[in-house]
Amino acid sequence: MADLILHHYDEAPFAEKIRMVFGIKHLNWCSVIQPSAMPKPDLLPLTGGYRRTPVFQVGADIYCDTQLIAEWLERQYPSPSIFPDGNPGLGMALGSWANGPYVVTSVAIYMGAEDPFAGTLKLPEHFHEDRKKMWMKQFDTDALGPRLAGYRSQLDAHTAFIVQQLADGRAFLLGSKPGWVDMHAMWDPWFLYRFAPNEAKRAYERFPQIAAWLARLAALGQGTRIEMPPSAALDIARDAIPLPATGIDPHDPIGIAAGTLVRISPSDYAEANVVGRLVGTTTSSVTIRREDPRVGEVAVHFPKIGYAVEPA
Ligand SMILES: N[C@@H](CCC(=O)N[C@@H](CS)C(=O)NCC(=O)O)C(=O)O
Repeated sequence: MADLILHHYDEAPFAEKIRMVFGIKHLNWCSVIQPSAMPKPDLLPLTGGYRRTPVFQVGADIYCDTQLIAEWLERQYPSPSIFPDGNPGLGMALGSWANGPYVVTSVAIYMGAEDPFAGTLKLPEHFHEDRKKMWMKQFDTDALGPRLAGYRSQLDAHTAFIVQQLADGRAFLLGSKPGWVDMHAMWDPWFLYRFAPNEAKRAYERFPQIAAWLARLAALGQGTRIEMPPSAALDIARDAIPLPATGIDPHDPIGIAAGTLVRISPSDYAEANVVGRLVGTTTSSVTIRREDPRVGEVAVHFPKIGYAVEPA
């Protein structure tokens, strides 16, 4: 099996989801640290413009979005499963809650908080400006102040789901074993404890079971991490050949023929124009091939949910 390469930075909670999956599955992986804000000159040659974190790479195949990465890892390394209760459909569907209303709530609180850099994180000076532009579609950062109370009470309603699950003393949300559902739900507390500790205190201090559950997740470890310079990952992509094209799934109503030049973009935030030839779809994913002067031909894979595909 070729190297598993994760493009990420340590402060990224979406990347933490995948690092935890590496831990559950005891995997060896290569860590390529990318900037936490634009520009990202060593990432975009691989993705064609998709700037979010994490991005997963195996040779010349590039996988965008945690939902797709988790699906890939589960297929390649089924045991231990990230769906320990045998409900993969529910575990994946919950991603639409996590990546949508749940995550947005704590991000809005962070962006609107008076001292958004209250944590001890190393973030570039322009981080806040970068995120302001990126989240523009979801909320107006400058107008968040008066709405913070509303977001805080929304967050508490989400937190109540976690508290309910842990109420009988179980170790993880689905029982004795950790899984993708825990990764979805840990996002907001993990993020707020680091990025806005006072907000985390307000939201979680009265629920000690949340900190205890996060500690259990942290204790799972993150597999074996080996640092790799970005240039080495780019060289690996350049020297590899993408997986064979699968063609359009026969049941796919997408209505775009294989070989068509298409544009793919996240439909929630951080819009991008990733352009390439459509070479395959499955029920859950779409794949394009594109050329880049640094890495040659690469295949870029996206999940269908949350991404718009249209002829370029
Ligand atoms: N739906 C995406 C969301 C990824 C995402 O928003 N990640 C954040 C970091 S945790 C991000 O990309 N921030 C901007 C950046 O890293 O450039 C996923 O599940 O991978």
